[in-house]
Amino acid sequence: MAQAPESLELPLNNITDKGLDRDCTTLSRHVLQQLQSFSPDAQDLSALMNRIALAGKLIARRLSHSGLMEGVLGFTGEVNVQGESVKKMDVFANDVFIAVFKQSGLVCRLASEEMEKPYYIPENCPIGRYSLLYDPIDGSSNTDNNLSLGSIFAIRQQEGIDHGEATDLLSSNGRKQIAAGYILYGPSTMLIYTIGKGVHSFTLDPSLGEFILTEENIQIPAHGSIYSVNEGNFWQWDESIREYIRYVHRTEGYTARYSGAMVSDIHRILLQGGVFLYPGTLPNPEGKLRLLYESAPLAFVLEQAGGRATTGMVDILDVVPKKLHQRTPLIIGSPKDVAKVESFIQNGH
Ligand code: AHM
Ligand code: MG
Repeated sequence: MAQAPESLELPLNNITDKGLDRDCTTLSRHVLQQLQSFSPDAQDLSALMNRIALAGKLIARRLSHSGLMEGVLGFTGEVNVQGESVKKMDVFANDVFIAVFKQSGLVCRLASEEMEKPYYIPENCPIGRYSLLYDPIDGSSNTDNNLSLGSIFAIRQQEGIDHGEATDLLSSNGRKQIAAGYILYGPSTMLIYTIGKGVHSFTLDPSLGEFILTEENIQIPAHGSIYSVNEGNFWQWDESIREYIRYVHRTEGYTARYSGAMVSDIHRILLQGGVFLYPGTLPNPEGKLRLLYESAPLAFVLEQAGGRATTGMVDILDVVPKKLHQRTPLIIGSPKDVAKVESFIQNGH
């Protein structure tokens, strides 16, 4: 094995400087550390995460100037495949993820909330083995008010030959995700990810332009005081959900938090414990949230942190979608709190 010449060895105090080592723990290095390998697969995953980080930086930069620039805020006048009014930031953030994966040789297909069909990057397809599923802007209604927003992502390996319909995405469940996470645009920009080896958070250091490790192996508390749900939908829920909310109201020790951006609500729950719910409603029995690029990635993260995510009947990661933009009810958070909601849904108490 080659040895460094003596003159190139760092002085001992630098090698043991934990602060410096931490400052150098960037996302791409962390992925390689987690995998304990420099194999082609490990290099790919590291490069994928690096590009997602670049997308996060580009979106964060635009958001931080949004009140100062023309043409950033407000609606485009279009309605997306979900029937929702599209904001200019939705379009920008959607395009950012496409742009960062061009010429990457990594991602052949991207599927997002903003596009009816998957987007193919032809130059990547001969060798690109991965698919990116993403919600470019989570919590769109917060965009024009300078409130927290998020991006959600998941990476899957492409399986079989795709004739343009991405059918392999519709024959597998969330356990096929090889990486998932979210970017939180709050007072600081954070990136939280898992590759199935725990959950780790990074904070963007704007002076370096790098995401630097903040916390490794985050564990969600088994129970927490927060319940996070849009109670404006109370009379549109099933009676079992109403009963759960009545239970919370009459039980000491619960407190409500709901920001309009689930990335930020679920991030709080990841750190402090509790439960986030978006149940089905009378007009939308499957709820609002999309399985492939909202619920499943967040379920992967929360499960890796010791939490749970369910539709109320089935674990989110076990649901096999029938269509790309399939919606699903979502109950996610601390294991004891998720179990409590589940018991109301399944047993009525
Ligand atoms: P979006 O991706 O279009 O912003 O929708 C997802 C968001 C979640 O972040 C949030 O929890 C929920 O929709 C809010 O919806 P509602 O206003 O119905 O409570
Ligand atoms: Mg969304």
